[in-house]
Amino acid sequence: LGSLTWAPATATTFTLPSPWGYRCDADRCVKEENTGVDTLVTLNTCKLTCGPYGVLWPKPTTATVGNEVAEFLPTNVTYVTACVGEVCSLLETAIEIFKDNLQRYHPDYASGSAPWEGPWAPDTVAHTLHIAVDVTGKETRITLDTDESYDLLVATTGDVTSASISAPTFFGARHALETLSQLVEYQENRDSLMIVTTAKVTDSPVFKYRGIILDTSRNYISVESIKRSLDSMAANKLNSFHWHITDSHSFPLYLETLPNMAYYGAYSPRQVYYPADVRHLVEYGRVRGVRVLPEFDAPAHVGNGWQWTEKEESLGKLAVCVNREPWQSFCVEPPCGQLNLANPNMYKLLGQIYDEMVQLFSPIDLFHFGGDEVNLNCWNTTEEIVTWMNDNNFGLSSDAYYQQWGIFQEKARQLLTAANGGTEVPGIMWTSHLTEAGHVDRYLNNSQYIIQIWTTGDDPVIGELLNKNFRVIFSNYDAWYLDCGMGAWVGAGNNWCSPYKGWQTVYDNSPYAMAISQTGSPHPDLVLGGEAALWTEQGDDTTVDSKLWPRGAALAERLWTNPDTNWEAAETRFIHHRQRLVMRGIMAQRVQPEWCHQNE
Ligand code: CP6
Repeated sequence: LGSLTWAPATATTFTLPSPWGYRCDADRCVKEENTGVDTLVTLNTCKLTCGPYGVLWPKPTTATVGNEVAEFLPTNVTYVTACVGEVCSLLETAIEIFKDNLQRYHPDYASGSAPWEGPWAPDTVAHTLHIAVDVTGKETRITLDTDESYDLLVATTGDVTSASISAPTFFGARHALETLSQLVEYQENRDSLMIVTTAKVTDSPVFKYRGIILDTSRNYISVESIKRSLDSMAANKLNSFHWHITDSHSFPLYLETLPNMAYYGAYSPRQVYYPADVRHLVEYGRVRGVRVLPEFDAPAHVGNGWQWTEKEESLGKLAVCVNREPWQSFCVEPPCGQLNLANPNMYKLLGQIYDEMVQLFSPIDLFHFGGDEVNLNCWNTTEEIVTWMNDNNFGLSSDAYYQQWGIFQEKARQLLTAANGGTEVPGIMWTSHLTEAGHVDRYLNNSQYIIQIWTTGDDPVIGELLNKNFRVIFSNYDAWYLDCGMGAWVGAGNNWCSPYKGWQTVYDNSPYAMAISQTGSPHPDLVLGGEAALWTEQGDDTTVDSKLWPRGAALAERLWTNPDTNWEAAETRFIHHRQRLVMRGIMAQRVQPEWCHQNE
């Protein structure tokens, strides 16, 4: 057995010669045997400089990337900023994050060693990267009015590569730093970094709203995983993290004024988001250009967490049919639960929940009301509600119930406005019976609501809403549900992942195409953008990265660039970008064998 002891080499073998080199030929990196002629470069050098956009992702509006590189180390980065007020400290933070991201290009970064200080640093690298950032605006949080555009100019003289960034807002400048980081790669044969010596980028997003939904109720997702998701969103210039915090399954949000919600509703005391966690995530997102947008789904999709009110005489039962499933269709996902319209104390608690959420996520520019998948069979099989409907002469027709739901929504909206100190905030609502023709005019006002459409691109509701001047966000489940869309149906014995949506499906789904197919016009003023959804019936910390990424990156290019080409034209850059996400610590799923990366 002793003879099986194998001694690994103690020295790192960066100088190990490779028989292979690369050459850029018609925008592709061609692998060739290295016969000693030095026209060949390393794989990363070739990827970085080959093709009009190098390996930038999402593709900028316009870019020219040079074909020469300079060697440097992340310890040799300097910067100056021109800015006002709090924008200056935001920029400093963003530059520190940028420098950390440069370190992450080192293959040993994940091991926790400090490669730039250790024996790996090459002997002579005097080259400096100097960043000059100029931001005119004062905005310190992202809104639907934020101008995210930027200009980036990279030029090299002697031992200095200068990156000049100018942007109207911090958020544009932060995007420029992401682009700049994509002009850098690890240099395998030298154990250093290289940067493209010349580049010119002028860039702005096509869609204002570029998001990811994460459900933390069906399964708890750790704060660390949410932070990784925000890191990756920032790397992809996505700007909205829609946090579906609660649902019928669990209530993991700790509210200081209503601690019983999490006490009764969390899966365990560890699986809770405490106020400090929420504030940390909101700030973590803000400095990365990501709005952390809370959803409190109501009046359906509630349940666990509400049980305690029944024990309080002054409150009574505020959620009904909790953990039941008295119907076979639609609300097929156990457990159910809906708010009790017959008990006015419900509004008292709803107001308290909004008060505290608005404080935790402050300042908010958008709020998500949920509003999806109300099942009338929950309300009309609950004696207390049926009695209340009759006592008030509302009747028991479907229309009567929808009307009460409409009244609930109006009250919810007023409670939110009150929670926000009297200032109205646009509310997002999922498509539902309330957003259908015949109901939507009666119950929802197009200046107060943005509608998130989760049904497919051929749903006539798209045309109905656009023609009524509602702003919309697309999340069609046939392309942008990253959990496969059918997670809910597992209990019913259906095949939950058929078909799996590959990055190609995600990439090729176009909001404007859906608007055009239903109305003949792209409606750029109303179509705010889109969101991919990760419902977590079948996911937790172990799968969140690989379900979100790299498919979320495909979404990002669709929403930032909206290219008129399909996924085939993006594949080479996409494969390289996925590698980059991995270097940043994201467990992004492989999409091709490494062979494809080396040979395209
Ligand atoms: N949870 C919540 C869900 C879904 C929705 N809301 C959902 C619906 C249909 C499919 C997948 C998920 N699991 N709260 C709808 C917006 Cl196919």
